[in-house]
Amino acid sequence: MQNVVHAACPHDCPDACGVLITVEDGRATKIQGDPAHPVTRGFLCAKVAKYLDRVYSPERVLYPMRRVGEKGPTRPDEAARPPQVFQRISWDEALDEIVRRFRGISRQFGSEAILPFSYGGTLGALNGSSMDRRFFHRLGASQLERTICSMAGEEGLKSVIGMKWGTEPEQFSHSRYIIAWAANIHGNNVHLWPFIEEARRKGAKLVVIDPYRTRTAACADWYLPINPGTDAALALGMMHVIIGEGLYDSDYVSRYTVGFAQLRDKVQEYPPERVAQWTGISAADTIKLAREYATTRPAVIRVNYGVQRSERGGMAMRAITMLPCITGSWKEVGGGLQLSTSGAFGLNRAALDRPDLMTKALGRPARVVNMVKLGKALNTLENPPIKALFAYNSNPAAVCPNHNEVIRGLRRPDLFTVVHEQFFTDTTDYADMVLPATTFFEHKDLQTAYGHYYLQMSHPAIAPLGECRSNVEVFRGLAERMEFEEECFRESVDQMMDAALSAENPWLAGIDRARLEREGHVRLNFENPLSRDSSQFSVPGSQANFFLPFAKGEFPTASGKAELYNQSLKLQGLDPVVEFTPPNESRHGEQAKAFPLELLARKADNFLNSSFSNVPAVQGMEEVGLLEINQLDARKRGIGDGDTVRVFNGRGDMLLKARVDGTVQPGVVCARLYWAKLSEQGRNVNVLTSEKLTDLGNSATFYSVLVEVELPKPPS
Ligand SMILES: Nc1nc2c(c(=O)[nH]1)N[C@H]1C(S)=C(S)[C@@H](COP(=O)(O)OP(=O)(O)OC[C@H]3O[C@@H](n4cnc5c(=O)[nH]c(N)nc54)[C@H](O)[C@@H]3O)O[C@H]1N2
Ligand SMILES: Nc1nc2c(c(=O)[nH]1)N[C@H]1C(S)=C(S)[C@@H](COP(=O)(O)OP(=O)(O)OC[C@H]3O[C@@H](n4cnc5c(=O)[nH]c(N)nc54)[C@H](O)[C@@H]3O)O[C@H]1N2
Ligand code: SF4
Ligand SMILES: [Mo]
Repeated sequence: MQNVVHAACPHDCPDACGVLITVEDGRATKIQGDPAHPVTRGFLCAKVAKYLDRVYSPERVLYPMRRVGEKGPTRPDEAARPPQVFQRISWDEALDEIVRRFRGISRQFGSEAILPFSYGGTLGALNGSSMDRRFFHRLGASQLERTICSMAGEEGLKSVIGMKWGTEPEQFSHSRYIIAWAANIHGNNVHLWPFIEEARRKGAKLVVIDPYRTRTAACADWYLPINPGTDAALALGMMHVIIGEGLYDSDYVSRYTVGFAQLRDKVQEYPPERVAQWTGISAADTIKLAREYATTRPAVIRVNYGVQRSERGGMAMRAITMLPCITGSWKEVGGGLQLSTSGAFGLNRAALDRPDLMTKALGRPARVVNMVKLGKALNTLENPPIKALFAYNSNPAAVCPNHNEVIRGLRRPDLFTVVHEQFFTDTTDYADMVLPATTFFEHKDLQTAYGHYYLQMSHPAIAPLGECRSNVEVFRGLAERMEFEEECFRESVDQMMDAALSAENPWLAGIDRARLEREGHVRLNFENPLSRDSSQFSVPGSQANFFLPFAKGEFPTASGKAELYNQSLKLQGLDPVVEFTPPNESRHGEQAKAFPLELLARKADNFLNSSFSNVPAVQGMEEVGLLEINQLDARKRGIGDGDTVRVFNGRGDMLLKARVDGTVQPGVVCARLYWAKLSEQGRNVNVLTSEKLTDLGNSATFYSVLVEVELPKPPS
């Protein structure tokens, strides 16, 4: 028997593709993009196109396992072959042991000695966050501050426009001027590309601002390699020109913004000549960019999270967000800006996560531990120390900064570590117990997106492999054994979806589970007359309805306007307007004397953070172990293309292969993320990154890292 099942890709990617899975006699035999999805339009990225290899990999975790060997690194497929490292146990044994250990730890140290650790393994609305949160809230475990990815950008964006809303991807085909600002579109957001190509066929210009010559930069009309961490300076320089030359939309500014006078004063300090010293972009180019951006209509900015992984990433995002607010390009179809669209979905998160259960356990909110500082937390936290770590939806031993510190913590013999996973990752190398997790082929979920406005139903295509269980079912099982009596622990997946959709969000009106099950994907209901009346706009001669969130202002901020002056920033001790200071860990800082090169510890185009880096079919598409370096910097150090080099700073070192091919400017080097155990040394680029947090949002600073590079000394 053959049937085709509608699913949605839940990986941490803005595109949230509509997926069709063909199933024959209970086995998935084909995966393809759903051609009916209006944004992702029937194609998948190269890595998910190979997903059958991932689902049916012989290296999947299929049964609960208890450690029998020492904690420590294994070769990539070693742990998958019991009983060398792990011994198979039953689910009953596994859950009983976890509950026994959690109870013991809670009694001795208090429940906050238990730390959940999760991030973007699946962004499914339920399996990403629901039963797990209920469980840990009710348990009184420490709360994890989940800011490793996007919070600096989110805070910077919201400090101006109030919500994570942005230009629909469909509108990019109507743009005449497109800036990809720290946006690796071919690598990380490939479904936007056809819309950009459509616009270019009609004459649009594509500008890329990125210190790394991505594939997107290589095919841009104009590529501006910017020095890392200097975007706020560029945006301020652009505003200096736009305001100074009267190219802003004075009507839009006066109706819908606050603080323009203060901004006008502020940008005086950033003439293009001064800005050029930081950005490496000439004054003439800054002027040209500002003029073209302000006068070519409609103009849109696709800004992505690369801009906010630097020490002052929040301010950088704030500065960039001001641009469409002063040019008024929010008024136009194909104008505005997109960082994220996720704020529009507005599911009933409180019903899913039940933060109220924390009070039941502790009588107060539990303490908060920042995930970026996992290493520090494991090694130094007191009152209570962390005695148990439960990792799921994440591979912290690969993705967290300051890897050496993280590993030192994970090695602690007194730390009880449980990892719920699909594969034997870098993190399972330190697990006392590994639990088998389903993939999206094997469980049902509701899928939002952060790069478009379609909500989707993801149906399970096949039965769970082996004894795999979804996140929802694992935490349901644990809650039952803990004898948590609340009804919410017995809710079915369908009941949880209904609760999620029960939010008071006018854009969810008319969207219920039955409809999603029938239609697969549904666009948010921007037509609802109860929602903001200005949110609709029709182009003369076009049938399409477009979502223009700020065409008539109505910014969801404290003042109801775009906040070019923001009082709450002032209360945090930050510039309430906007400012630029170069990152400490950059060529302008003290440490540059010892470590003169700025490292971009980037993602790989064909992996997804550390995911997929273990799948052979995907490995073939991506060369690992490279250090990209400019010819000038290589020559200075006697390094040739293909040489093994040692990359180091005060936190760690690793051997990589030099690649001198013009992807980076002098002063900048680049290495990519993958499983640490794929390298001979068992290290990845995070041995070099730091736990330092951003100016806003307590985010990670993966792109503010200084290193030095040398030819390794011959053994003496
Ligand atoms: N193929 C693939 N797709 C992915 C991911 C992946 O690992 N691989 N990861 C997913 C995740 S978790 C996320 S959060 C999104 C993120 O996707 P993006 O937001 O696109 O994030 P990054 O890849 O971190 O950075 C984007 C670009 O910013 C550039 N950049 C770095 N520093 C600076 C700077 O200071 N200024 C400027 N202007 N540019 C800078 C980088 O070189 C990079 O090309 O992508 C998702 N999609
Ligand atoms: N150097 C450097 N480090 C980075 C970044 C960078 O650009 N450079 N990017 C950062 C960013 S933006 C992010 S978002 C983080 C991402 O950090 P993570 O969210 O940890 O990302 P992944 O490496 O994809 O690991 C996710 C893991 O979840 C597992 N998984 C998938 N689905 C499920 C499921 O349903 N249940 C369970 N239990 N497990 C599942 C996968 O097998 C995978 O091992 O990494 C950060 N780290
Ligand atoms: S990873 Fe992104 S581009 Fe690839 S299938 Fe999933 S949602 Fe689509
Ligand atoms: Mo991310």
